[in-house]
Amino acid sequence: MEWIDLRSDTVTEPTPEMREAMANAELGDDVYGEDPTVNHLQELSAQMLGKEAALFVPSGTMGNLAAILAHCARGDEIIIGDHSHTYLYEAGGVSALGGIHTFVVKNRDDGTVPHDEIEAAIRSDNDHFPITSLICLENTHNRCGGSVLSVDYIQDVGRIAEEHGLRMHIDGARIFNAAIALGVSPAELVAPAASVTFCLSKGLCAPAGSVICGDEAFIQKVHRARKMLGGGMRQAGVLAAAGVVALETMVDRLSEDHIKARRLAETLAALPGLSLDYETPATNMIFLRLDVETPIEGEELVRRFADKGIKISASRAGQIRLVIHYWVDDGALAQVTEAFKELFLHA
Ligand code: TLP
Repeated sequence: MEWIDLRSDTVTEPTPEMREAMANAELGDDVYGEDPTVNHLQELSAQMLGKEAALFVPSGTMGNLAAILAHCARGDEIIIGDHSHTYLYEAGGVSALGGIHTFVVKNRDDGTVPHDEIEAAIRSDNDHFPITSLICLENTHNRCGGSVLSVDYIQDVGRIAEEHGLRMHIDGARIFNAAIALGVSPAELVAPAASVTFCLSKGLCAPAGSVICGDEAFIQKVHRARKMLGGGMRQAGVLAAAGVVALETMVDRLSEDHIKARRLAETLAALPGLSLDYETPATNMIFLRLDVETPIEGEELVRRFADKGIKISASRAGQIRLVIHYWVDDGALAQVTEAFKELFLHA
C-alpha cells in the first residue's frame, strides 16, 4: 500500500535530486574538517542564517543539546517554555548530560512567553540560586500549533537577554517555515540570537541532519560538544549533499505546504465532532481536537485511518496532529479529506 503519512514532516524521504547529489558527493573525513561537501553545507548555512559559522550535526536533538552545552556550565540555568521540544521531547538531555537546570515558563498558545515572565525568571546574584545563562525559544513552535514567533517578539527577548548579560538560543528546527510564513529572511529572524539550530530533515526533505549556527568562538565550543556526544561523523558529505540540495531547492516551496495545511484545516474544522485546537495553521501543522461527545477516541482513530492507508498521530487526550509536507500532493489531500468525511459525517 502507498501510505499517506501525516504523522510528521520528519517522515519525508529525499527527492531524486538529493539522491543523485548523495551518490556523487565529494567526500573526506569530517572529523579532520576535510569533507568538502560538509564544509560547503556549513558555509551555506551560516550565510543563510546570517551567522559567522555553522556546524553539521546528526539531529535536531543533538543540535539543541550541543548548543546548550556550549553556552552553559554545569549548574547554570536556562529559561525555557513548558511546551518546547527541548523541554518535552529531548529525553531531558540538558539536565541528564549537561547538569543544567531548567527554569520552566509557560508558553502561550502562540508559542511566546510574556516578556515580564521571562524577566521574572532571571535569577539575581545570590549563592542560593543557579546562574541564569540562556533563554531558549522555539520557532516555529511545534506544540503550539506550528505557530510563528515574530521578528519584533524575538528582538524584544533579545533585548532582555542583552540587558541581563544572557544569551539566546533558538530551536529553529523549522525556522525556514517561520521565515517563509512571515515573508522575512531567516537571517533577520534569528539576528538577536547567539545561536540557532535548524533541521534539514523535516519539511526540507533531507534524510538526516541539522545545523547549528553562531559566531566562530561558539561554534568551536560546539565542535567539542558534538565530539563528546558522539556526533563527529566521518564521510558525512553523503548526508550533507542532500542538505545542500535542501537549502537550494526546498525552502521557497514550503509556502505550498502552508497553503495546503490551511485549506485542509478549514475543511476538517467544518466537520461535526472536530474543531481546530489553535487558530488557522500559520505553517504546515494542523492540530485538531475531538469533541468530547465524539464516540471515537484517539487510538481507535489512528487504527481506522491506517485501514484507509493514512498515518496520523492522535493522543489519548483527543488531540490529532496532521503535518503537511512535500510528499503530500493534492490527490493525497483529497483522499485525506474523504477519509475524514467518511468517519465524521457518518460517526
Ligand atoms: N520533532 C518531532 C518529534 O520529536 C516530536 C516531530 O515529529 O515534530 N525541535 C523541534 C521543534 C522538533 O519538532 C524536533 C522534532 C526536534 C527539535 C528534534 O529533531 P530530531 O528529530 O532531528 O532530533
